[in-house]
Amino acid sequence: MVDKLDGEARALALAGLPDWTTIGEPDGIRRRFAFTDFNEAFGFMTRVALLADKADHHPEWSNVYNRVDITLTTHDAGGLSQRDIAMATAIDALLAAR
Ligand code: HBI
Repeated sequence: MVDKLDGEARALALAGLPDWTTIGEPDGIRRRFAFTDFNEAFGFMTRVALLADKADHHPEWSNVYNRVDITLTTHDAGGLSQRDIAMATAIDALLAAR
């Protein structure tokens, strides 16, 4: 079980993820990614899927052609948790490594 992030710990964690936007329903974070084409977008999704499987933490996401929208929230915690922060950080690192 994992705790929902609140207060100062939450603010501190979010400060490290400037490209992610907080959302209310569900309580979580969202980021939109745009690639040159579907092939690039789907390649990215494949890499995220491998991360998610390894972490046993799964995105809510959608894809339209070159665009990927990812929402991270922790169902077990009923909102944003450290697991979402870790996944967002790992996703950002995938992009930085390209
Ligand atoms: N993914 N986003 C998200 N939130 C969860 O709570 C979650 C998950 N993937 C797997 C998972 N929980 C399992 O660990 C538990 O449901 C057993």
